[in-house]
Amino acid sequence: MIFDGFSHQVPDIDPRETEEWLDSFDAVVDQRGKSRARFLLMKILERAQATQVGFPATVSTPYVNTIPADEEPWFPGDEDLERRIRAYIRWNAAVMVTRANARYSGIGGHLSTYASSASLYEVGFNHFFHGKANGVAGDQVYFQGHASPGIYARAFVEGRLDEADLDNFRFEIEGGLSSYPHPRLMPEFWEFPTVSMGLGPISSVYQARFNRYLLNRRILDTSSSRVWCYVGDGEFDEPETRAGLSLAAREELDNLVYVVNCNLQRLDGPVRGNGKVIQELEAEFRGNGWNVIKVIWGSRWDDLLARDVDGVLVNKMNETPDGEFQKYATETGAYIREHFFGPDPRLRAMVEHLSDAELQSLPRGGHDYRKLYAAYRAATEHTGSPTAILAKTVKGWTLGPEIEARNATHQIKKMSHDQLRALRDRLKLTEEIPEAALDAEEPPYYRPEPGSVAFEYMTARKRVLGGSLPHRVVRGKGIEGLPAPRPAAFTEFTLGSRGQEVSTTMAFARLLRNLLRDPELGKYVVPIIPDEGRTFGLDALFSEVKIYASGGQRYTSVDAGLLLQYSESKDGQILQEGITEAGAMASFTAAATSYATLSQPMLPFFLYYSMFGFQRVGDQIWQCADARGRGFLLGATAGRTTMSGEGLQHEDGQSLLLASTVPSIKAYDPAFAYEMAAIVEHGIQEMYGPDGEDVLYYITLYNENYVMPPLPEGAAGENARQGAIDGIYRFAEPVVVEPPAGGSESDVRRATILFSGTAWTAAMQARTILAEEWNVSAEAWSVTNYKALREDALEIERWNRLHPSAAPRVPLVSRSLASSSGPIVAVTDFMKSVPDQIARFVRQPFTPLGTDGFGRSDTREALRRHFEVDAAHVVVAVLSSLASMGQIKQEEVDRAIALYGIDTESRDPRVA
Ligand SMILES: Cc1ncc(C[n+]2csc(CCOP(=O)(O)OP(=O)(O)O)c2C)c(N)n1
Ligand SMILES: [Mg+2]
Repeated sequence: MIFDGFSHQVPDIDPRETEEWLDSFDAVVDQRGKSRARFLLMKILERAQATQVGFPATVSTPYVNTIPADEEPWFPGDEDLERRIRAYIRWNAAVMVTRANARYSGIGGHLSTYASSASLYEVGFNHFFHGKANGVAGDQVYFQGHASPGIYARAFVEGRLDEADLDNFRFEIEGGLSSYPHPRLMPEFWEFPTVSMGLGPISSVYQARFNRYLLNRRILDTSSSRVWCYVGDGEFDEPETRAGLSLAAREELDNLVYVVNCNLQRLDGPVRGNGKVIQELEAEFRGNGWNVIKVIWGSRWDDLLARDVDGVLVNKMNETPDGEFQKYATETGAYIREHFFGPDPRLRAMVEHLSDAELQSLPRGGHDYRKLYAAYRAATEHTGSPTAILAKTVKGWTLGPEIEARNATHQIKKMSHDQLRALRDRLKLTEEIPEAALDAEEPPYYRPEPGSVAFEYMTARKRVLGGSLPHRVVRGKGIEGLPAPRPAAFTEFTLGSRGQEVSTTMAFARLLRNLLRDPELGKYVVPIIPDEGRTFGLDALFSEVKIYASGGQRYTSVDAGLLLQYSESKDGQILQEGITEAGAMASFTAAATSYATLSQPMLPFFLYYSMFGFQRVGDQIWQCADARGRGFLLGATAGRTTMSGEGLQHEDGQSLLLASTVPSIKAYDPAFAYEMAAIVEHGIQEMYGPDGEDVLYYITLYNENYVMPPLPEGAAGENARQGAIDGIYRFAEPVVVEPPAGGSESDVRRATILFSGTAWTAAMQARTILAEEWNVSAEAWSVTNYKALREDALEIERWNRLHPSAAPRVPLVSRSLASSSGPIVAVTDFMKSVPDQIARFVRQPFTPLGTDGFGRSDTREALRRHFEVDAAHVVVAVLSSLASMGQIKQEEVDRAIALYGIDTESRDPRVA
């Protein structure tokens, strides 16, 4: 039942009237047929909508254009000139990919995607995309990544790129045009990395939402910026593509337009050969509350639809699966007449007046410029919800019968001379590209000269729209526009926790609160949390700076009146994203790139369950790094043994390792509040200070409470602060141990223990035990950043290799540990590979103790014993190392193992 029995559950106040309506309906079905009945129902529903009779929206409409021909607006441009400009761009895009692949076969590039979407982009470029002239933010356009040849070709035709640029497409080592949109590689051109399918769409939703956030918080007037997201129909199978749709509608993001290039194909073949992707997407969008505009048929179908008195044409359109439509795109007019129109005599009669050639060239809506203009116009005029334009196209359109709509079309990277000649003819470029030029070994590019009608037209359009896109600008370096934090926000952490037991997570929550209260910087801080604010002690902020809710709080909160009430507000500052790390990460990216994309620096802190960060949204973090994001990722409840309950899917021992794979991330694992504070203070300066580095900070935060030590006074304190930032410093001197009877100072056995994060307790206990029970003098170092130490060492190693006759340089980690004595044992709540990053760069024997293996739920004590990272294991590791160096007897290690009750036959936790 369509209405799930709803009509049976409400009383029928006038059964006779009901019966009359139903009887008339039956009569229509009997006498006029189902098509007519359907038509009348639709008319009634339309009328219900127009008269605001509340009724649930249907999720599908017939397989025809949403905007009827007679409602298309007047087209304000010069259609012929725009067609010519489009032809130039199409031509150059094809030539560029072909030339690159002639130069180096296999360099890649795509012809067919842009060929299918040229009109989708051009209508935007000529009439809708707003640039960044006069200091405004303009529109944010997410281009389909593998449509980039067309975007470069337009920049070339506009005169922003030259032939040499196009010839270096994909030769990035020489600084050539990047394969796809990569701000890392082309920081003055691309803004949004999109080519990992799905990430562009989700980013675009949260970008549109972030624009509203800035507007509602009165930080930046983004009211004239629109977000355009171009997305492939195949790309819709990525969960991220769909992930933001409901939020977009809930937030009423009418500043967001999706343009879905429905060429019915993906890489291997049809997207929905047996189904209809446009209908499926329509239902998805409408079900989510979007405004949907289908652009399925080109203008030459209008006349046929007008003749469709029996509804047979619409029926046929509704019934034909996409696989068939793809086939028709490759077939002759005769075939189409036979198979599409042929089976029904009424349909066959409808096209009798058309020749085979005319039948074959009945275009799809996505190649019909006026239809697209109408859709874009309607999308920009629509209010109250986001719009999806579903445009039906042919993959490889205009590239000729060997390429168009073929299953292999996506992968074709070259065109032969003959194919190029056919393309030229099809694009009507015979004048611009003479026969002789075609015969040359390399096909020529073409662009209109400045002063020519086409060039001047484009220039005029750009002037009206405020400049060219894509265009990335960083206005003013670094911190301009973002006030420096007051030092007072950080100072309390240098005092330690004064006897109170606290965690680094609690310390961070306090620091975040201090930053939010900073009279100048405060409002630019963007706290982002998925549904874990309480876990991390951030609930106090709910009432203080409030949760952003575009419509305000329209209910009385259950905890209203309490100090820590759940408060939502239109100008709330916290982005509480709910249970979506992907959504939260997309928000983070919008905030972290706002200094460039909106010329409004913001300072985002995204706090999440560390296990659900790199592991879950790692590709988005990579994307954010590509986009030159600047901000702080905070992996709370870090450590495989520190969060004692929860178990295998929660306990994180790898995020630091995963973080080490991202070049622009600084990955920190602080043990103490003062370390954490120093790192954050430094990070803000690094990102938004005069140098404006495009870096992200990842900081682990733990939930184990202990008394936070104060930063030492004087030089030692400065050393510790700087060491925390650089990655390593000596936290505790060697314990004074009496030499053995009759021996001298040099007979004292020594060792060095490195710790990070909560492993500091095991390290410090071991240091004491080693002195008291084993006569070993151990010193302890805090290593806050193995990644940084490794990168510094690798850089110096490289420098030394390339400068053989210069005096060799020494890496920081080698220098730091040069004077420490005895073997090194490094203990961490993360995998052993984390400390192993420096093993090669220290001269002492090196043993990492870490938490390799699946996590599990138990007490901290049991877990640390299981993973062999407790004090006893540190002691045994030190003794064992000393034994292999010949400094103690093997029996002493045996004795220690027995004394601490270590089960030597237990299974390695890595495989247990
Ligand atoms: C996450 C991810 N998986 C796979 C790919 C490889 N890939 C690039 S384009 C493409 C097909 C895209 O099809 P569609 O979205 O329909 O775009 P079209 O080219 O048809 O417009 C695939 C599979 C990718 N870029 N990202
Ligand atoms: Mg496709």
